[in-house]
Amino acid sequence: MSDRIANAQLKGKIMSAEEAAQFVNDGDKVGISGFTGAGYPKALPKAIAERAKEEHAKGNSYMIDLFTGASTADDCDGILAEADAIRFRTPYQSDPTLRNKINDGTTFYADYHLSESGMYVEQGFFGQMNVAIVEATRITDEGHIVPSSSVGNNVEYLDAAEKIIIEVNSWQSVELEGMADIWRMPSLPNRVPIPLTEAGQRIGKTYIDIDPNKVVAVVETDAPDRNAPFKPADEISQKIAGNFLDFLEGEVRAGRLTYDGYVMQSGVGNVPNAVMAGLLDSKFENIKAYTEVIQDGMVDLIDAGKMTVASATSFSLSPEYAEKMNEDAKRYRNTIILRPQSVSNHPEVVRRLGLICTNGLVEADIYGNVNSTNVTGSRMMNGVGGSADFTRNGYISSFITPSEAKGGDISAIVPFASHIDHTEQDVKVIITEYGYADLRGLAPRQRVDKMIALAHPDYRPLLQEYYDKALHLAKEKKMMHTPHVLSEALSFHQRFLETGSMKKTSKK
Ligand code: 0RQ
Repeated sequence: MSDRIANAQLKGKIMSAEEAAQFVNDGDKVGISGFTGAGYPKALPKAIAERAKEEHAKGNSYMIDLFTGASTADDCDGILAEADAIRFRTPYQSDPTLRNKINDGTTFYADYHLSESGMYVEQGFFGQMNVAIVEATRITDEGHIVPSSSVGNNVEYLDAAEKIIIEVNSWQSVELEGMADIWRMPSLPNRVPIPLTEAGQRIGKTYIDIDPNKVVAVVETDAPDRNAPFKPADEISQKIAGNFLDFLEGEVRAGRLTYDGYVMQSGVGNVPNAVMAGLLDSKFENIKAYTEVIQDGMVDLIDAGKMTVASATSFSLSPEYAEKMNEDAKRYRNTIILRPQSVSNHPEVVRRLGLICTNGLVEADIYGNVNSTNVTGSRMMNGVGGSADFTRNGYISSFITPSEAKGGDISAIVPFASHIDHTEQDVKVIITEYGYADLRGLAPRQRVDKMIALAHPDYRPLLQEYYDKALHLAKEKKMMHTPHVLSEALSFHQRFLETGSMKKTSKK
């Protein structure tokens, strides 16, 4: 292990996680590495959680404000939330325990675009950052950090924090060195264009240069990233994948896409993973990804020779695929590039590269507005993540979703979205197991039939009934642009809260 810490000064800072946790104080703003369960610190979260429990038992306050790249895992977000150690959290999460603490009011959560979250820190929007805790696969002679399986907001946190704690994780392959491409964006007002005109270009360094004098502790770990396995593609996700491919084929027929010209962004989740599986058997070749996470399906595409470039900021792999990546990192680093999330998700590059973007949703309304985050307008699911970075700036932005959730009690297509993350201007195509609605070039009322056709047959008459009533009312009042019955716009959600189902026949 000690050969992973080449710098003598930092070797002298090796200590236990419990000792290092003493540098993290009540009220501190702590920026950590980690993105979709990859590259997060493995030892300090547990030690901080223990400290919180001890302080709480003594009647003392002990809570931190926690900043990450994106989601982490149960042995990071989960245990800290369980210990009531998180006062404020940003910019993205998906841990069930933390989600409960956000929704029961224990933890404040600020749901921000991932591309911007680093800039917020750099510009001091959150105040002074106190501690950065970053996982490395190696520390160089000069004392610089070679990131592990994610890059995220590491650069911004390491630059902004007063103190740095490095976790050197021997589970992470040393062959990951060379995968990261750290391009430092000059701070405002000295920004310059990001010199990327293709997804596969390397423009930076393989390590993050830091001020070694800020390092207060180095902790050695050997625990694996904790990514959850993907659910095997079921019949519905296979149908959605098929409809997504039909949409891509339509673009080829229209002359807007070639079989070797697909540059993708893909969200995380079971359905996006099923879409990747669908692409394996498609006519598309030389697929390039300019996205934020690399999931199992992309690794399969790389192995099959179908994907030639994958640019992201992190992995989001099942345990089996994470082991595979570790064993074969030297080969994969020819194809995979991990960038800071301020670059992987940057609107400037996304717009330039002409991405076809595909993300999941919670619900969409009959006019094409999309809610990705707040169930029934209030209960946080995960967060907007990078979905809006890509959706607003992509060339064609699509959303894929099953038509129903929770055994049919929730319709993904509703009269009015109870929260809107992606507006009608940004949403181009929506896909369910019933087909795809191409909303491009259509005025709001022209979209409604297509959106209702995407809904589950059980919900189509209810949506039609709502729209007919809205049309009737709107004609009278001259409100025909986006007709609504305001008193009933959230009736599906109200019914769900009252009866447990959006359907009219209640279960209770
Ligand atoms: O929960 O498994 O407990 O039943 O949401 O839903 O259908 O498996 O779909 O995995 O693609 O996730 C929007 C959450 C979809 C995700 C969301 C419940 C559903 C299930 C998962 P159960 P599915 P997916 C890049 C881009 C925002 C961030 C983003 C997301 C669970 O895509 O978080 O796009 N997106 N980032 O039952 C109540 C509804 C629901 C619902 C689904 N209307 N009401 N529950 N669910 N719709 C990644 C990053 O930025 C890091």
